[in-house]
Amino acid sequence: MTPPAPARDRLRVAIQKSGRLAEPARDLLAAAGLTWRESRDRLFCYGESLPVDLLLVRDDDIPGLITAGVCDLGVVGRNVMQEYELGRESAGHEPVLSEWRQLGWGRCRLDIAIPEDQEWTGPAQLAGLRVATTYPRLLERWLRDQQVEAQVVPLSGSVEIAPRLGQADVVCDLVSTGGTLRANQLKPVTTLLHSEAVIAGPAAGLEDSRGELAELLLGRMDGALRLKETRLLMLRAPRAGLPEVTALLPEGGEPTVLSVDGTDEVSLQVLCHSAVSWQRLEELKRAGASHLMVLPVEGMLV
Ligand code: PRT
Ligand code: ZN
Repeated sequence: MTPPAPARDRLRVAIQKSGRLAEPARDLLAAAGLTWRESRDRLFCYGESLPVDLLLVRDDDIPGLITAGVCDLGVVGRNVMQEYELGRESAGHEPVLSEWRQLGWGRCRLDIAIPEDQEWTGPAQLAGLRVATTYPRLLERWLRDQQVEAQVVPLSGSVEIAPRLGQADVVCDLVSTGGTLRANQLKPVTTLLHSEAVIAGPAAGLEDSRGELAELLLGRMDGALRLKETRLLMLRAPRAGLPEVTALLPEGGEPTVLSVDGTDEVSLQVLCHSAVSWQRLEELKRAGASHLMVLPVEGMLV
């Protein structure tokens, strides 16, 4: 049993100290209006604008820190969180963490990859082979689900060179562009997990004022994430062609339509909830629109 965490009136959020998720996590917290002062050892940041402090750690430590109550929330890859939870499960413990938010970045896949010159016929082909991975529990679960008996070779890093070093026959590793696998004459053949950065927190929620602080922070983060994807589309169109142009507008808010003095044209503004493709702009142009412009939105209060 984990001892109950002592009451705290400041929220503590763990983020990666350095690595792929470090900068986007800081950017997200900054976009939520958090400012902080770093300690000399750069491991602790004191929140100035809100009673929210940051702990800068290795990503692998984040789930354990939340479980122990040292931190309340953490920004971590789903892969790391699930590997941790499977470890607890195999030790007979109940799950403690849940994904409070999916952040949509830090995306990658946990894939099985085999030598490029081999053919893939399906998971059964792995029977009796050695599979190198830094995610032994996720791999073991998948092998169990596939009813395949293979030997899991846990490694702490550089998984992709294991076949060349004779440590394993195939690998199970994170892939984003696939460049690392190609450089090692390996090819991805099947996916065990689709991962992205998530806000991990206690499945049971947070008590005392930290619960309210977390709600405030996550509400602001939601706003910041939405804003990041929001664009303002501006264009002109002949008044007569308005229905045709309006029908082609990307999903978003209600357009604002203004008359352009001295012409039979209107100027149209609309908020879009995702990027506006070139193809869409070309379709709008063909429908009679002109002066098309797509602008990022810095802030919004409606
Ligand atoms: O020091 P610390 O332990 O905190 O950092 P770390 O080295 O363990 O983690 P880091 O910074 O490499 O990754 C943090 C998280 O980013 C991971 O847990 C994933 O959730 C996510 N992520 C997204 C990735 C990748 N993409 C990724 N491509 N993590 C690792 N990789 C590695 C992969 O292991 C392989 O070596 O990148 C290589 C493959 O990349 P491609 O683009 O060549 O396919
Ligand atoms: Zn790590």
